[in-house]
Amino acid sequence: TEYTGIKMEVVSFPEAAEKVIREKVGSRKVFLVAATLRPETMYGQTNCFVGTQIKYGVFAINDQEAYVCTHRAARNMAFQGITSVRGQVNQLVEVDGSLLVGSKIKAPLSINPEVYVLPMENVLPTKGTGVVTSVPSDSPDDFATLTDLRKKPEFYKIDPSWVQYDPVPVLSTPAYGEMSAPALIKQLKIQSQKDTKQLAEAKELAYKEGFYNGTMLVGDFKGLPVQQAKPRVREQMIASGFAFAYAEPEGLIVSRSS
Ligand code: ZZB
Repeated sequence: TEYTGIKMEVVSFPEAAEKVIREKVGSRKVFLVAATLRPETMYGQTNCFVGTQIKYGVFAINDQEAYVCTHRAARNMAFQGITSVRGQVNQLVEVDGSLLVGSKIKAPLSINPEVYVLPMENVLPTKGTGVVTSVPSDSPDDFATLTDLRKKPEFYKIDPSWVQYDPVPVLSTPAYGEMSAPALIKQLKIQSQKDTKQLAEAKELAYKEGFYNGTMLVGDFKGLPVQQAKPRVREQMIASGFAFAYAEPEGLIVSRSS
């Protein structure tokens, strides 16, 4: 699978994470790195998700930058020309996902330039980087999770201000209008992020309709079909240093949600 790695620079960590991480990274800038198949939706990022049970590492990519992701992803990156030394994985510190919740990060291209890191139950440690950027307008999983978090912030141990950003229309489709995810959540009667079977179906429908019939509503490629905008947004983000190509060897994917 050919993902786009989205670099979300950390603006601030919560105190407990700051203590563990800052002294280990030196002068490096720290980024959470999310793997996405939908670079054209990055305008609509409202937050980022991590798994609270997942162990992440902070990895030195070179002298200037450190990436937060799973060890597995860092290892893959080391063999794809992303790190300064081929094959070398340099973990500076390990951190529990729960400690990252509440971090403030920059979301490149997003209409909301700074967003928060939030907990999601269905993040797979075996896919992508283990960090998921959230586009609730076009990802049913993201919309369902954001809705859960807004309903019960105390239960999820989050500050209500971290879920303040509403879904933003990014592309329009004949079947689902300006926001596919909320439309599909309603249509398939999905109650929460726990409805994983229906969510997998909603994801498939949103992917297909967005890709084949979607038209961009925002950004430099406004008015273009999604099929044409997708590679262009990706190239633009890579050229400006906000993203990189990240591939995942198919055989090593242990589990997929779809
Ligand atoms: C932003 C985005 C916007 C995404 C969208 C989807 C959609 P797939 O097809 O199963 O490979 N993702 C990435 N890593 C993980 C993970 N470790 N655990 C759970 N989810 C993960 O799924 C790839 C997509 O799943 C990625 O693309 C990411 O969310 C999420 F509008 O990034 B996406 C209809 C989907 N729309």
